[in-house]
Amino acid sequence: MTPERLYLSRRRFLAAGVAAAAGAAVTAACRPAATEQPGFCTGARALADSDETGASLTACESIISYNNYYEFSLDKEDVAQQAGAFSTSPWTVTVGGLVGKARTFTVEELLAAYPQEERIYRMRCVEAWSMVVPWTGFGLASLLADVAPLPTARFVRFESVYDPDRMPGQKANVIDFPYVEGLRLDEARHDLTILATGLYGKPLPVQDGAPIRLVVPWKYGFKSIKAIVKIELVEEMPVSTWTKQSPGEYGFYANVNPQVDHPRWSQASERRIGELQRRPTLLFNGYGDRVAGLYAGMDLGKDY
Ligand SMILES: Nc1nc2c(c(=O)[nH]1)N[C@H]1C(S)=C(S)[C@@H](COP(=O)(O)O)O[C@H]1N2
Ligand SMILES: [Mo]
Repeated sequence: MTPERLYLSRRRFLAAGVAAAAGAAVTAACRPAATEQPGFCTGARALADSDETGASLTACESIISYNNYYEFSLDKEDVAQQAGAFSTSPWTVTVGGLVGKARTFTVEELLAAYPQEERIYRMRCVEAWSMVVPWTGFGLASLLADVAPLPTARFVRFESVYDPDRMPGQKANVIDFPYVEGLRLDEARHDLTILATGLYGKPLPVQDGAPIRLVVPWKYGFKSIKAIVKIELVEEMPVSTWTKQSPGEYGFYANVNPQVDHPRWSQASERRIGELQRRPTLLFNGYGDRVAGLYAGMDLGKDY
């Protein structure tokens, strides 16, 4: 992603530093760092150990220590540490815009109103790495139904928390904050689209988007916005953070597609965290039988 240059130079700097200090350092720098949340993965449990295709779950330790979350750090292996002290309570989510019943929910109200279920999803980052994650959450469709979208509503706009005093990355001026994302209303209502509140059977760690984040498994990971405070039904297509940052590289749809390369790298294959061999990337991240119909008649190369 655009700050990649910054990220890479930081990585090179880190790798050089450790390599100078110790011989084994290069492998250490390439492996997810030890978690800043000791104990999270102890007793963390999913209901199954693989996804519906038989692919193994990514280790809990990796999911909580290798993160993209620019509000905290550009360095994936530093996010957990930067996020360690961030308190996510109290927290409210305001749902409004073109709806008949606008409402502000506390997280406790959301948890009480919507039964939580486990969903094991593949997560494919636009940077060509991937994981298999056992989320806990609920369908966004149920929440949307309860606020009664008006006929004029065509898109859903999501906004993350803006709190530069507590989020060091928001002071860095690398990308515009708050982080914003959007979905077409039919995508938002799709059964696969969830709001996640947990991971491996426990409440979501801060670095993974606590207390509540979106998960849209057939799209690149950047669509799955973390730490949501606002959900708005709107008429116009929202401009997402990454589209605003670099429109030629990141479109609104961001459907996983091995045939549509990023201008700076191939999207044909991916590095599954914890595996040695690269895997071929699947159209719609392997969820095509469920979601391809949403894009009938569209040119996926153009509407990226
Ligand atoms: N608010 C916010 N949401 C975000 C991001 C971010 O930087 N800020 N990064 C995105 C990207 S690029 C990815 S790949 C996923 C990573 O989720 P994970 O760290 O839980 O694996 O979160 C997405 N959601
Ligand atoms: Mo990503």
